[in-house]
Amino acid sequence: MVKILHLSDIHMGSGFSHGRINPENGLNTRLEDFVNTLSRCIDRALTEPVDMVLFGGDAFPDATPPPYVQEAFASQFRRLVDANIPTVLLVGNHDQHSQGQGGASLCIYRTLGVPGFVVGDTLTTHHIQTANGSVQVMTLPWLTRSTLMTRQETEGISLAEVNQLLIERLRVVLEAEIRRLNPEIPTVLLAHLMTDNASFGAERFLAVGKGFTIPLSLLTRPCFDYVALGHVHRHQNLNKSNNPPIIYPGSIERVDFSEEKEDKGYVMIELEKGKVKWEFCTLSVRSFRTIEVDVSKAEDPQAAIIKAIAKHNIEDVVVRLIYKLRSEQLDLIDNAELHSALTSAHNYTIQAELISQLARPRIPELSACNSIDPMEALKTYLNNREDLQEIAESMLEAAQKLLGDDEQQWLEPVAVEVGNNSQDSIEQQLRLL
Ligand SMILES: [Mn+2]
Repeated sequence: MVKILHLSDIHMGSGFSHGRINPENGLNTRLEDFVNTLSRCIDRALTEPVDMVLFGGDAFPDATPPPYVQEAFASQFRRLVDANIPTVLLVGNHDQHSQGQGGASLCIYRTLGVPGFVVGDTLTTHHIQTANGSVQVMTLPWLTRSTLMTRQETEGISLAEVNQLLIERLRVVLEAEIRRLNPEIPTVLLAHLMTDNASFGAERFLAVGKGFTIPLSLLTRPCFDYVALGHVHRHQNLNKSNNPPIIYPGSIERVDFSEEKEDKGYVMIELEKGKVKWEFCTLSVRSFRTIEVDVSKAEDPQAAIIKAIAKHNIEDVVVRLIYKLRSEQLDLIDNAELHSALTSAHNYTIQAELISQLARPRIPELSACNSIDPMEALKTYLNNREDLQEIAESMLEAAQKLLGDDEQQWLEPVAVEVGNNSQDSIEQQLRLL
């Protein structure tokens, strides 16, 4: 039996706005949090000890982290080298520089020939000898259109057709790789991807557009004993039949408030050919708390806000206070008192939202639908706003352009247009994943 620790989405160096500077060493406390949490994963790997560690991708917020962040990451993984624990580092979307053209941050481990370390930046199978037998680890890094297709091939066809073509290409390549597997040896697929049925907290991502999603059926294959995923920050098993388990361990630390309510952790696996046991192990990480209160009807809005804060234990917690009030109540708010009520928090933000006295009724056509095409939504909205008629046309035009651009960027990874800064905006939108 081979024991494996599977973790993913470390994103070390992100979320600094939720921390503060530690006066002892000048470091952002959120970096310290991430390092401590990663070190607890490595502690577990060493104390078990496990026979192998699988990292599912997204080491840093981008491919060029500052050297001190790289060092913090490396000094934790170095402990696995010292303990002779084979480790596979998979390349996620955040690890690729300019969508792969500029290389991946993790490839340095291969260049340096770090003993026992394997970097998964291509679809290939690694035969890894562990202390308790060999394992086949097939790596599938984050794919972009340009990985599998040329620009000519995609010209003039729709986004949906491009995605379909990509899936077909991937199916063929994966099939060829699967045929080369030794059926006697336990096999893991380690992949950084979005599946078509994953659920994730960042709802706004859903609104951004259709990315390159992989049908779950492509992964649900008897040749794999365990499918180790990375990308989605919420832990989940996508295959309830568990045959094979298809697991996102999720991120190890909360990257932002969209992960406020999620458990964080890693997965421990016991692997044999045709038999696998897995367990999600939670990590105790720093709490995030949203305190939202509507004081627009309160006689004493200040007291109502203070009371809302007092309901929570905010000691060492990352807090965001959101209160809603009417504009004439503004003078009743004592900001200094709010700040002092929040000082025990690790870090906090205060956000006041004004409630309009002349709240417009909801547009029924819009509230009726859960999902609506953004252009249709905008048209409906504009039809209901006489005051905007004059600029309605140009607003629609601008919106069309924005949406078109967005699609274009998604379709045109920088592999084809090197140095295209617009990719950054996509990265911003996908920052979470
Ligand atoms: Mn990712």
